[in-house]
Amino acid sequence: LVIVALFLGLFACQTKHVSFTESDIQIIPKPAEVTLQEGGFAFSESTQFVVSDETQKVISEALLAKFQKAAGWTPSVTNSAPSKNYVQFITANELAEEAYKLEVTSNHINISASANAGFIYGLETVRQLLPVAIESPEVVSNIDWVIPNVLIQDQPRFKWRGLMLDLSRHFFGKEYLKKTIDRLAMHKMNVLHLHLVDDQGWRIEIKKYPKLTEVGAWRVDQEHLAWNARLATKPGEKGTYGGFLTQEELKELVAYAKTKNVEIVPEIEMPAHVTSAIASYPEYSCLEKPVGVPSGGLWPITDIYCAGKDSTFEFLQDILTEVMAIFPSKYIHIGGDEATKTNWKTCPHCQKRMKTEGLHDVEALQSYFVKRMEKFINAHGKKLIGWDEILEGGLAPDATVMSWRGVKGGVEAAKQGHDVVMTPGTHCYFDHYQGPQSYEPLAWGGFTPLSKVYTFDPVVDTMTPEEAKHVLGGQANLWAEFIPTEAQSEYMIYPRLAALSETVWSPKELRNWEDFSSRISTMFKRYKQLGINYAKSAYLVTS
Ligand code: TNX
Repeated sequence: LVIVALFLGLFACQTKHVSFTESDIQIIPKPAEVTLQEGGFAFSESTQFVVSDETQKVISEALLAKFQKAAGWTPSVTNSAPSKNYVQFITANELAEEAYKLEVTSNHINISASANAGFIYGLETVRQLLPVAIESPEVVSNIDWVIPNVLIQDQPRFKWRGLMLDLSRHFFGKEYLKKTIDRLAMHKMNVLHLHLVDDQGWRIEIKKYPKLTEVGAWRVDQEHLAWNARLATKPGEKGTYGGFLTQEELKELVAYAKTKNVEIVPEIEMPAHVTSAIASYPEYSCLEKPVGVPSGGLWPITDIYCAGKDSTFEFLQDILTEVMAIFPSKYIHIGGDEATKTNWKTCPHCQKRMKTEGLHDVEALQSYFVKRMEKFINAHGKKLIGWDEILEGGLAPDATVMSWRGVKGGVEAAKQGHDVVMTPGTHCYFDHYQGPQSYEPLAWGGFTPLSKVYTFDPVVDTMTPEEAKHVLGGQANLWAEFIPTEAQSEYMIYPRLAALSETVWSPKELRNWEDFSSRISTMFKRYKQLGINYAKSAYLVTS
């Protein structure tokens, strides 16, 4: 009798939780094709991860570490497949660059891909098939670490799936950026665009120009509520609020991001939004007048780089030389937005430049500025990307346009045969409110609830198929004027990043708000376990 009871007990234990339904698959962004099969795969201490190189080992480690924390044990890593209970990476050259095929059977799991990106995303999918408890920082008992048997074939709709963080208006350091990289990968996003320069702070160490961070990285400590106060440090004086990333830290971030298939695209603003630089080196502005680092808007800011002096270009080229040595990214973002060109109209250097170059207005002078920088960037094997104002006065020959003032600039650039990343304020500005205003922390304005982000499409209906091919993808932008803390930054990013991820990853025909709304509640549980301060208000507004 005892033997029979033991046998029955064992049998019950083995069959526990192996019956799954479609609703157990709650992956965001939704995979292209999912076929659910009978049964499931149970992870245990004796599960082995079969890797064929060091990179696959590094890629596996993130999930292995989760088992260690949440289950209290770690599957092992090996080089050759045993007969059962393993997770294997298989190179499949026929798959597209970021695509993966995931086959889960009761015996084993195969993840096929042609490159590391696919292995990374295959494992992220496994993670989301696991119980939410896998995200727990402490051991959770009585969990069966079983995932449904499935066949998933998945690949992204767009190759640029980005998030921009503004490190200038408020400074966020290396640890927060690492966490953000992890979370981008969880949502299968692959670009982290760092806005490293703006009026209110210079955030990247440049060895040749140390004052950029000695002076330009610091402003008067103040509440973010005083955004419109005309407050600035005294010229040359070091403020008390700020910070910057050293080149070492940035290199570390770049290397870390690579293990998560995230490319860091640096943005070095020019010719405007650069008071922090002019406060450090006034000689590169038209007026050459000492100024302080402003804490707030002081809008409009007319003090910008001088486009007449060759020394300005040398200064910027020196900076970009150091930037390009840190970031392997193919793209260098040069900003280009909102340049109030009043000073260029009276500056003798700028006037002379316009005359010798045959430029009829200051828009043409900005175009000259951008084209000159593009030549330099191209000569270093990189591509220039800038905000849609770079269209004005004529686009540089090889420039990629980031369309933020709606989609108009992007549509125009694609018409001209240029590549485009769509980031329209209407759908992609995460500095906007997302729920009832009375419920929300102070924000810049605007209203972009979760449901609206979900309706974003980087391709515009009026585009021809040829133009649509120029759309590299989409990106969310988080401007940080009103975002003083990491907790608030998280609040603005999540869950809207989940909605955005689906608009840039999943096939368009699978877009379904009802279905997304049910999957997002599982994501909320993951966020909670991960300690992410996601917006609870986002869900209060659905249209
Ligand atoms: C415009 S969007 C800006 C930023 C501000 C943002 C506030 C863009 C290219 N420039 O400098 O932070 O509006 O939403």
